[in-house]
Amino acid sequence: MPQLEATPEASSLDFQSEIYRDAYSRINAIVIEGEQEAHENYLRLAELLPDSAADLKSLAKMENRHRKGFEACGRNLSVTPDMDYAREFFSRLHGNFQTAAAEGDLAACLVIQSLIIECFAIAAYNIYIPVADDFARKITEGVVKDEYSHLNFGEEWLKARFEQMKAGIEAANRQNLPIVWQMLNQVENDAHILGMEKEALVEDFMIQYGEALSNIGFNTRDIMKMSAMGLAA
Ligand code: PL3
Ligand code: FE2
Ligand code: FE2
Repeated sequence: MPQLEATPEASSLDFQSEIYRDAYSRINAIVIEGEQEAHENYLRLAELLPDSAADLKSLAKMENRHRKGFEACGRNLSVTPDMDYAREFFSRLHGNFQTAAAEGDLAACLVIQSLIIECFAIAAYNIYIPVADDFARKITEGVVKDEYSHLNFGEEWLKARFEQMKAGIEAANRQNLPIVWQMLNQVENDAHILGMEKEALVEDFMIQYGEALSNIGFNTRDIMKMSAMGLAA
């Protein structure tokens, strides 16, 4: 196999093959679980932030729709999502969100859900769209638009309280960003089978996450340090 393999065109992927459907059973489950946890996390945030409860409940509703959309993508390929695998995949971020919520650590809750998870989702969906089957592409195009608005919620909230939240954001970044890079390593092979390359996912994630940190108020030096945290070249 050549070292630098071109990303396959969607037209060269066999969506019905055993190998594609096997990889899809895990990636599809990850996305379904991610949307379900996002739904729960925004409901939890609505309790913690009563002033933004209406907005947060509307985000939670969108996440529920996203989950249903991706469940339909799996059904369309006659794939059964491996939900046990996906719950395990998210367990560390899930645990950290629960702990942060219990401690009332809003900076950490928003960093985990609205910055890290949403940027991960945006990167994954952007890279998936050109190589998706027709049905899944239409669903994913609709979903990714919403995810930008979820990222924006976190950016605006943290930006408005930047000085007060800065240390908490940095601590949450230090604790959780290395986990994302490990999650990416864990999906690398399955993503490749779906036509998605790890390098492209990392690149898109870095762009979204760096822009988000910049919008919140971090300077270039901070952003460089923060966004490479735990990233082993
Ligand atoms: C938040 O709204 C949704 C959270 C979902 C997180 C998804 C992360 C996906 C990482 C797996 C990479 C391949 C994605 C393939 C796209 C169907
Ligand atoms: Fe979503
Ligand atoms: Fe979202």
